[in-house]
Amino acid sequence: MNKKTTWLIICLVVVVIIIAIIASSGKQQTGTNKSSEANVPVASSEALSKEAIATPEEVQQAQPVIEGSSKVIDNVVVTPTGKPVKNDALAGTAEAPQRTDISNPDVLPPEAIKLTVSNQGFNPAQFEVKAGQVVTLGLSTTDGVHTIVFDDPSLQAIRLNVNPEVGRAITFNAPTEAGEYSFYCDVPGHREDNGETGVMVVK
Ligand SMILES: [Cu+2]
Repeated sequence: MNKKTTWLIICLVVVVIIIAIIASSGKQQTGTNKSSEANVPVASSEALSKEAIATPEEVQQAQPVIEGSSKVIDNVVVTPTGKPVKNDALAGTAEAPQRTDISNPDVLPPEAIKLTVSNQGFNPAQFEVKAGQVVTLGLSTTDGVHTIVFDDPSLQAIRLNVNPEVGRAITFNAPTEAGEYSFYCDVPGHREDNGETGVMVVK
């Protein structure tokens, strides 16, 4: 083999390696983009059933999603003592996700689910979340006293009542079980006469 041929082979090998590197990095790029679009952070059912996720000190240092709402640690909504909150607890108790007043829906973070309710019903009447995802749900109204409650007792803690002066919000982990979770306003007559109902779709 003469010198020229040897150099030609080396050059070819280098070119092939460079092409391979470019091709693989291109693939990685597309892969990353795709997964980041689909990847809403979720908490596993294992994490949600843990005794404690964090120490009270860690909870105190964490930033709430909205002032006054329960803190979130590693995608798990926790009580001040660091235990995962219970969505099936009695609403407003220490074990339940904390409800907070909101002066207007603009204080909610961009990823929040913003619902309005009136005598015409909920708007939107359906929203979609991922199983185990941290959900911040905000509710407001312009025409009187309304509520949002879920039919499924496993979501008993997710209960908000609003009037035109005060909206409310709550941060909780979506159920880990996929399905359709119906909700309604439990002011007498509002479900039946006004059709104040809706569905949270958990995927
Ligand atoms: Cu109502």
